[in-house]
Amino acid sequence: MMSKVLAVILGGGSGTRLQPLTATRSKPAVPIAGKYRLVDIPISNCLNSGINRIFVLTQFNSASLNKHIKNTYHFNVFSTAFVDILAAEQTPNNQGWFQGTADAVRQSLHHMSPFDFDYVLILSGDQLYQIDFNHMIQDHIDRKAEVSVATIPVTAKDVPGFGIMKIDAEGLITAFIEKPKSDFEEWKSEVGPEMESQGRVYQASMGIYIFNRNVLYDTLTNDPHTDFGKEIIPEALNKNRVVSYQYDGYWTDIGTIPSFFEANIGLTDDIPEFNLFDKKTIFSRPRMLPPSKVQGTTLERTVIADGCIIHASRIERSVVGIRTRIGRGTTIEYCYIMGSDYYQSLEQLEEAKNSQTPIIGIGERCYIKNAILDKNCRIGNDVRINGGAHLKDGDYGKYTVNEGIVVVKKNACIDNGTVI
Ligand code: ADQ
Ligand code: ADP
Repeated sequence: MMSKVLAVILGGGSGTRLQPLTATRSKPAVPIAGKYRLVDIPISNCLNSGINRIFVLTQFNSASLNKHIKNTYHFNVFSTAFVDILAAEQTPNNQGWFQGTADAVRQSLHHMSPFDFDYVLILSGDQLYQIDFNHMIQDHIDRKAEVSVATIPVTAKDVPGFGIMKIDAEGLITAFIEKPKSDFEEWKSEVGPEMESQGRVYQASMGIYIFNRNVLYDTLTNDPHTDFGKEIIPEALNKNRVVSYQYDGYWTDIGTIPSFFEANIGLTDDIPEFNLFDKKTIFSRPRMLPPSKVQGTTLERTVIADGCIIHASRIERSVVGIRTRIGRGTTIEYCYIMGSDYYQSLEQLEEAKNSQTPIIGIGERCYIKNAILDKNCRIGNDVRINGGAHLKDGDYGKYTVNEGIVVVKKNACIDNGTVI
């Protein structure tokens, strides 16, 4: 069955809501969980479901994404599997960039045409979840659907961020509205006592779609609209059999700094909702890094990636990414540290010490709380970063504050003794 499926991952979006993490890289290339990139999540879900022909559509800052995909997803020479990036391109018929999600797929149709497939699975590049797409495809076939939309109940607070739908007794979607901003009471659904008790009474689209091949081609060649949520899905309700695929597992959109932060810190829960420690592999680039070395540190609910050298006093509720160095006497709480791209040599470290300039990583006697440190940051000695609601949102040059979360920019150098 999966040999009939082609997957398309919508890889961005300018990623403005994830700034400054997307200043130099596209959204799917943003590092997550200390050693992965966002795009590894949908790709791994596909590979674990037996779908191994995957296109990633992107148009912004695609260099680091290209590098990651090229270095990660190698298949046997006898295999038909691939993960290919399709970047927006000018052609004789099209001078513009992708104008939206549907337009991105439309402009990529000619790259998909030569392949043998009956179904197209369309995924977002910025969501955290583990799903077996076999069930969704089987459901799509069993219910003779032309379009399937994965659906999850959400609370009223979440409604303005999602496509919201009404579903009939047969599971057909009868109405769909993209991100309603007010007066959405009438969009409430019957969801059963468990969801009701959590206030999750609105049926939301997860932005995961299955289209029959002919339906996708007909729709995108005849309908000039550019966005799935705003136009294509609502309009399909009048023409096609559009069904809801009800999903009840863990799924979260990580398109904003607060949700991205929470998703990373959530990995340190006793039993995380997104389980990295599962039979199903999350694939990423094999880097051959050494094991991490920790000395004199109290670790409380902390996830540490490969290649770190840690002397901190205490690290709590944090994710520490690849190649991170942390100096003596430092305390870290509720932080996502992405790590660094390379090690400094012993000579460089000695030189930095003599000139009292910060090395890549975190110095001695620091206190850092509620922060995301992008790659290759240099945090000096005696630095205090105390994120929280008392800080005003904004861009402060080397760092930003977003809902109290301090985000130190990639390659930034925070001088000795700085207080944020
Ligand atoms: P959003 O995620 O807000 O809502 P959108 O911004 O269109 O919708 O992004 C969907 C995905 O496509 C993201 O991964 C984004 O990066 C990517 N994308 C956006 N523009 C793109 C472009 N021009 N080229 C390539 N990729 C692009 C959607 C649905 C809602 C649904 C939520 C669930 O529209 O109905 O509820 O997903 O998160
Ligand atoms: P990752 O492990 O996160 O995929 P890489 O090891 O590919 O990262 O490195 C990411 C970036 O860092 C690349 O642009 C690479 O060229 C750069 N880089 C690697 N080593 C060094 C170095 N010694 N000095 C400066 N930049 C480096």
